Amino acid sequence: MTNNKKVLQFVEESVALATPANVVWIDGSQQQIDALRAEAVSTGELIKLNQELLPDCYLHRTAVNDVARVEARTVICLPKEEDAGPTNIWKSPEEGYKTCREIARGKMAGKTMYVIPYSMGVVGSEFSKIGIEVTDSIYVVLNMVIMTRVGKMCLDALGEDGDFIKGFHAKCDIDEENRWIMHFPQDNTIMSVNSGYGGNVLLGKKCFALRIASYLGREEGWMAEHMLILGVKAPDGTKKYVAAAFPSACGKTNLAMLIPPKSFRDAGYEIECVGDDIAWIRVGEDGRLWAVNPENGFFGVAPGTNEKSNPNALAATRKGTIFTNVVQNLDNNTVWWEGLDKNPPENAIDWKGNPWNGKTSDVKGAHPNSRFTAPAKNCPCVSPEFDSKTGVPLSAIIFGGRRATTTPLVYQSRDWNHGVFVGSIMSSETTAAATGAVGVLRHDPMAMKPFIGYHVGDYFQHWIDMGKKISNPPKIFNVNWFRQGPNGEFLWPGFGDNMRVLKWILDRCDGKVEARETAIGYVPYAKDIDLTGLDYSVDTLESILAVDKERWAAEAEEITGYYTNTIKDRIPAELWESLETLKKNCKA
Ligand code: GTP
Ligand code: SPV
Ligand code: MN
Repeated sequence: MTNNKKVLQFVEESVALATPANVVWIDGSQQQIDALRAEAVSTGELIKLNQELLPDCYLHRTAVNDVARVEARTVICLPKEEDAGPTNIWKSPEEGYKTCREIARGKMAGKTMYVIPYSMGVVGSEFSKIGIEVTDSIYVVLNMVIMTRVGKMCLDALGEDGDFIKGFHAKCDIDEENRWIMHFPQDNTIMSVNSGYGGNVLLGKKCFALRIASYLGREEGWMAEHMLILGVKAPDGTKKYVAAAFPSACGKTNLAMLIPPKSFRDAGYEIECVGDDIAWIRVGEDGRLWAVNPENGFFGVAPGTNEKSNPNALAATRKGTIFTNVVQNLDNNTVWWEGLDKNPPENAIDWKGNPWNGKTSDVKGAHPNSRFTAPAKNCPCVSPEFDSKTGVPLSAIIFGGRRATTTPLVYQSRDWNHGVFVGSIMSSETTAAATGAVGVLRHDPMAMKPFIGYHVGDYFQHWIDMGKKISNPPKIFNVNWFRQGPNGEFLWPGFGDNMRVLKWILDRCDGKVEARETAIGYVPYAKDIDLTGLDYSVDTLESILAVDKERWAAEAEEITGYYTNTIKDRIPAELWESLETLKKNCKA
């Protein structure tokens, strides 16, 4: 399929290492996809769902020990440990290669190795980059076909000499103790062994489009971020775009596809989804930031997705979708998950493959990190700019986390550098998207803690440096949909009603609305959050817009500890200045 010597060499080396019985090149044709689906169904790797209700949809169950990203086994391999920084696990490239190769050696014996040529971004766009993933998993192939642009055109784009990101994946024994997701940023190489799940194995996603790409972006002067991208169409037909970084399972997919409340729809507001997880961002000739979504599908959290919370995501999953670790309803061979509706199936199989009765069982039927892999084109509100080669210009960047207390519903930074500070101090409660305890507050700067391919301090510096190159920077905000009351209830309705906050953000960008200057930045006056049609108390709104100086003084101390003891060095002076200002403001 190609004359590219580097591609051929990479495939040869992978064959020599894993010794598969045969090699299949993925050309992206429907015929080949259909054959692979049929083969996966015949071996039980995929379950074919009800083709009348869910055409071209399949279910996959992973091993029970393999249900999420494994941050403790995700490694940045650079020559010097200090260059990986305090947020990453480090190994030297020599040790990283040695470890992965020893584990993978001979592990495809008797199996087929698939070679997936794929593009992150539209083929032919200056933003785009090509990857080659070799894998022994049909599930990975079929997911990559949805999540990226796969096929011969990617090899054609490489030509005889083009460079690409190398991804080697082998399921091996799905052994947790020998599971490794290793990155070699200097070699544009990723090696993943002993997993068959999501972000560990769909190497175009977090491994390439964030960890490797963030490293490349720093060298080349652009940014790879864990951000959704959405367009807001205003009643007068004008469109503005925003990108938002929230940690895993903190609401990116939901915000990216939101349906505005009725009063906003009636007025003519619409949301258009450009991306739900990753943004590649460059400075345009006009001095603005321009963003593309390098992916081609959504790998979305299933639980909580329903007709009310996110009808667009649900609609996107009604055809051509692979479901992972959800409930199989045996009565009609469809799928179910917690929070889909109030009618769990009685005759069902849970995510572990055991019989399950949703009416009587006291265990969850779907894994909390169960997912759907759906083509972006299925989404009813997909943006007409989805395939744009230049991307969309950003009016605002929004950071946000899951914080029961302290952080208000929304605030605006004073300027770019202060906005970088706001991103750098993000903390969020952990979720089921990664293995480990859920609900533990941790620092997650720019929602990138698990995804920065180098030293976090250098990453902050890169943000500061980018600011110097943007004559017309987006305004930077922070949101928190997750404030809780005394009984653990969410104090803000969230989901579609987040449009009310987006509207304030865009009005701020347009200079249309005043704001209250506080210790942390600009906060809305409650009267300026449009509550039309919502039965919601202004007192509650006031309470989640309040900035409690005592709490923020304590937060500032905690951040000082994080900067001083965790990150330790390489923190830009601009961020220390913002921290000092915060402390001073809290005392004033
Ligand atoms: P990743 O795909 O892991 O990066 O996650 P994500 O950031 O796209 O999160 P997603 O939109 O899938 O939401 C994760 C969980 O948060 C789901 O259970 C949602 O129901 C819930 N959620 C999303 N938005 C809101 C909101 O505005 N309020 C509340 N209370 N929950 C929300
Ligand atoms: C995340 O964890 O942020 C995800 C899912 O988007 S995964 O692809 O597994 O990383
Ligand atoms: Mn994500």
